[in-house]
Amino acid sequence: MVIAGPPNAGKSALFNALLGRSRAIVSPTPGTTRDYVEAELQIDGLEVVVVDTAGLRGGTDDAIEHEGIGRSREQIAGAELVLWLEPADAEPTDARPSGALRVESKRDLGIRRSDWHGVSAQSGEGLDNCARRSPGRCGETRRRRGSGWRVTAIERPRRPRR
Ligand SMILES: Nc1nc2c(ncn2[C@@H]2O[C@H](COP(=O)(O)OP(=O)(O)OP(=O)(O)O)[C@@H](O)[C@H]2O)c(=O)[nH]1
Ligand SMILES: [Mg+2]
Repeated sequence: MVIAGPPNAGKSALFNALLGRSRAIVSPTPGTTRDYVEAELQIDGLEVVVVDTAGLRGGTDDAIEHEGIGRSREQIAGAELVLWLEPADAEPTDARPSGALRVESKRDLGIRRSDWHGVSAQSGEGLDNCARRSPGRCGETRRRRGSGWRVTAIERPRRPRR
């Protein structure tokens, strides 16, 4: 499960909040995360690799950030599930990769994308539903009446043995 989005969206803060520990650096400086950071997370008994990535933006002239963004794109391309974060205090982008799940972060600051799954690393809102096991299904979302998007994780259907 890859956490992606523009710089400063709160990706690393969400990553830490899901893990319950301060694994990745969080700071108000856009472009803080360069190397992606991986950790294992138990989701309802299923082991899931969660990846925090460098924020995507065009036009950076910082060679290291540019390299980080290339690695983010590789992670996104190879992921079973991508959470695309945009924060409630910024205008919507059109950069969401196709198939990525819409997650609005920093919901403690307000609501801008009311049909997106809302989370706040600060208040804890939405974290419970952010990653849940859904047996037999692989990285899909289901619409649940009254509760917005539920992001379900992440189990490859088992291949039959020959
Ligand atoms: N109010 C509020 N602020 C948050 C929340 N999550 C993160 N922030 C703040 O937003 C800023 C950026 O957070 P990060 O988690 O570092 O953002 P990021 O998306 O990892 O940024 P890059 O690594 O630069 O791409 C920091 O100042 C955080 O304290 C949240 O849920 N609510
Ligand atoms: Mg970060």
